[in-house]
Amino acid sequence: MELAQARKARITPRMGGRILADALVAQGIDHVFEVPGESFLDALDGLYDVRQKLKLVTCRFEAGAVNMAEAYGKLTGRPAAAFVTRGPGACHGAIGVHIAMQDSTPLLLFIGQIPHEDAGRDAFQEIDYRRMFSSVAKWVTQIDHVRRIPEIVAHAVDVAMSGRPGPVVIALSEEMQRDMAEVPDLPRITVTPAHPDPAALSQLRAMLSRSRRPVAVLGGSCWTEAGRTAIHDFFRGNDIPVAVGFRRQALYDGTTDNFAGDLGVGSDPGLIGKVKEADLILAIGSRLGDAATQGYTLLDKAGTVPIVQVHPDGGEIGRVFRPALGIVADLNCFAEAVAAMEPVQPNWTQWTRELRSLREAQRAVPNYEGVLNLGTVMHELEAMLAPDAIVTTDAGNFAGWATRFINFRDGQRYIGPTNGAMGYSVPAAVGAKVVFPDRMVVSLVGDGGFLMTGQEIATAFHHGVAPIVLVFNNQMYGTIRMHQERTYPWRVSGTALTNPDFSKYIEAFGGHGEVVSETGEFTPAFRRAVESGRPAMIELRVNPEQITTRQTIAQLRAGKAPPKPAAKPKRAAAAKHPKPARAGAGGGKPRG
Ligand SMILES: Cc1ncc(C[n+]2csc(CCOP(=O)(O)OP(=O)(O)O)c2C)c(N)n1
Ligand SMILES: [Mg+2]
Repeated sequence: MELAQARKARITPRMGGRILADALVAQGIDHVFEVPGESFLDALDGLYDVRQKLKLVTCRFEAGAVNMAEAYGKLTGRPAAAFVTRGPGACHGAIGVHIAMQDSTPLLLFIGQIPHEDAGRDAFQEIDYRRMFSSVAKWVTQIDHVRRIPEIVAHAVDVAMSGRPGPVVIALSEEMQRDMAEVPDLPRITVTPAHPDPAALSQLRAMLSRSRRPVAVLGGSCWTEAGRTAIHDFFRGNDIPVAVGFRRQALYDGTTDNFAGDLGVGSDPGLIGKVKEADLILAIGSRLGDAATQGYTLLDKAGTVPIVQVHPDGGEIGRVFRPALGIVADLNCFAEAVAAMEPVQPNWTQWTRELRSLREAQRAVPNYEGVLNLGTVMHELEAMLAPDAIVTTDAGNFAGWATRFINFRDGQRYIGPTNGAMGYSVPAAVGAKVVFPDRMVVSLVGDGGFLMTGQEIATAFHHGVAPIVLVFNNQMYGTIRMHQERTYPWRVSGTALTNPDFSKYIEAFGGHGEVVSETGEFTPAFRRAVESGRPAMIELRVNPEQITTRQTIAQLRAGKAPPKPAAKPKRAAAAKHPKPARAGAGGGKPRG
């Protein structure tokens, strides 16, 4: 009754911008990340009216704004909205849409559109967003009629969150934002999540009881705390070794004695070997994508090794690897159902311990050359991370230090772009800290990635939050240099960098800067950064020679002669390009 009255009361004439703001609130959106444009002045004005219910986070770059919204989606399982202007704003923001698509993250991106009457004239900043985003968004639409705002916003949220979550792009035609209409807000709906079929669960149990060497590959998005606990209970109860997918590290508590490590870029070759020996693969939430399957080489496509694949979207099941059993289910519901299942008497206890000991061997820190041992630094960081810390990462070889040496624990989160986008980590950390100001937030980023979007640290100052950024400075685009040395040894081309003084950079904003050149300096520097209470940056002066956690540049070059200095390439020889290397630490094809 009350609701009906409230709805009735709402039906007074409102301007499009206000209807949009109210529609966002009605659909449970509580954060908007934006860079303003004159193309959505009316929407901005509408947001002013709902500022008590919806936090508006003003950013410095559209890639930063959309990355922050994406990080919100990763951390909460619900979409945030990003608002960007037409043309250039949409182009800058596009990277976040691609991340959300490949990482299965719910996200809404609103773009101010040009006036209707100029459509199709190649008008100032005009883009047809349906064409532009058709292959990177889950759904692209445009609101042309003010009366349809509540319907389209409600549907956009449903689409972003249903099945395989993803990004929805909504262009807002300019005059529509100013039109008046009398339309009601629409309520949020509750859709019962897809529960797993009990018969499929019995089949899964039967397959498990026949197995001698099972391995779980855990991935996917929108896990709840309850879902994570339940899947943990299931794996522990059955003592199944668990490998996490690419950049899904914190889905499983690394300290448990059935955690076997991560499958992604630069993974442990020992783990990869073991997965190839498995007699049953339980892919829970994982799409068994490119990175996790080492360039689609890890598993057997013909299905001689049975795979059970559980995913909320049937269209993702068996996309490359054909499973013996596919289960369409909400991951959290699936987890609760299998946690309640009678455990199987494991036939594989020894096997699980073998996988675990491989992980432990990986975590032991070798005697790296040089005075800054990043393995030890990561162990020290692990010890100082708050129990509910959020760690964000970028793309780059530096990320291998965290995945190899840190065991994330329950309650902690580790998020990064599974699509390998540089420039994610700092905005993601700023966004995370705005949303969770009481949690410790640490950004891990390379010197290359930092100078892509590191200026978003200004947003942290603007909103009064203090993330801590660890910049791994090796003075190069190290990942590409690694591929270069494998494929074109000794020929360094386009991968070296010249950097600013990072601690002065953060100090110029009023933040706390530290430089760490030796292992022993890290812990006190990190503690000072935490205690400063200000946005902080710690520059780690990395030995550039140690190009991955497993290899040095000298090892990559070993046995390959340096090129003769002045020899001009002959025409015939120039045509013979070497093929890109496929193997290396972690195997797979080159991935940036
Ligand atoms: C937006 C974007 N541009 C380019 C690349 C290709 N790429 C992948 S890793 C990498 C180098 C990263 O350098 P840095 O951030 O310094 O980390 P490092 O590899 O040196 O540890 C590049 C250029 C990418 N993945 N994303
Ligand atoms: Mg670098």
